[in-house]
Amino acid sequence: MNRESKIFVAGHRGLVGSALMREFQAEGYENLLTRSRAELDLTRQEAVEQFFHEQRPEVVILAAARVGGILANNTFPAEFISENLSIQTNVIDAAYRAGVGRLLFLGSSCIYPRQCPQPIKEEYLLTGPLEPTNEAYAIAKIAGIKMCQAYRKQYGFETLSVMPTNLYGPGDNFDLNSSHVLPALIRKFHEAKLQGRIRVEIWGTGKPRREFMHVSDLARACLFLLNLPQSDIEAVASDGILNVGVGEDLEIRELARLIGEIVGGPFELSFDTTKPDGTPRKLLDVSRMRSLGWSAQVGLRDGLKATYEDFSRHARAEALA
Ligand code: GFB
Repeated sequence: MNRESKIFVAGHRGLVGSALMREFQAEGYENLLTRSRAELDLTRQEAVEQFFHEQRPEVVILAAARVGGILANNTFPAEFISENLSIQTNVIDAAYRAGVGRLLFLGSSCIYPRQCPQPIKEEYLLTGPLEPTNEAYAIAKIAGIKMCQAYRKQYGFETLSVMPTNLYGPGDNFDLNSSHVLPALIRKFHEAKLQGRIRVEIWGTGKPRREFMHVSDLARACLFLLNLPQSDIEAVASDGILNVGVGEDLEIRELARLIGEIVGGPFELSFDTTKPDGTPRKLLDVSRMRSLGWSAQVGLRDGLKATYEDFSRHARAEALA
């Protein structure tokens, strides 16, 4: 890949896609190809085939997906499995047929078995049952990884599958019903402060552990990988799977306290145990990425502060509109 390469960022408006766009632009990549959902519906096979046939990108990053937090995953498993299977099947196959040089597929740490040894190594994939709250999404993502492996094995199509840990950052989804925990808690603490409330409700027991990575670190990791020869990557990842994380996790209640400190309390946590906890722990083993020479840079406190500033700017702008 070089700065003139024609790069299709599928899903460029999402949390990951927009971070990729910022990173590529900052690094001087000028030939970025994007399509909004209105312009190209990636669940439509014919439209996707025609797009690839006409545009012939050299590199594809597949960051388009139906995503959401624990409640959305648990409530809408049909959409999570069907939309993700359609999007990735259409894009991977059309990219191969149009002669794309390289494709990077984005998965998620929830593809690994619920009761995995920790930290989770890439080779634990398909060694045990999945977490029920996000099984539909995980099965779709596992199918995407397997499709990338199959196209690499049978056709020699250069594919990579990147498994990020739980991500956060600017432009995240802050809707309380569909978001992940980190943006949800930013919003809950912010609103409690504005309304002069002390109590903030946390779903579940607060005891599950999660690893959080700023999305700009993921974007840098993707760029880093796309600039390495496939043979260097395969030397450490013969299955083409690379975990990307920070190597540390914390309990949800610790995360809540940290967000409370940043928003500025006093606050008191209450726990709604009618809501699911999900996986008890999912800390990624990031040795493969480290051995290639990459590690995350943004610390959680700094990343949270920046995300909270971004959220409050938008909240203020919306209030004025
Ligand atoms: O981030 P989250 O929705 O998803 O929830 P997962 C993480 C933990 O935070 C769970 C708790 O134990 C939640 O019960 N939690 C506490 C909350 N308060 C809240 C809240 O207000 N909102 C939310 N959303 N959670 C998702 C998967 O799992 O992770 C996806 O469903 C994907 O498939 C994503 O893999 C990265 O980490 O449990």
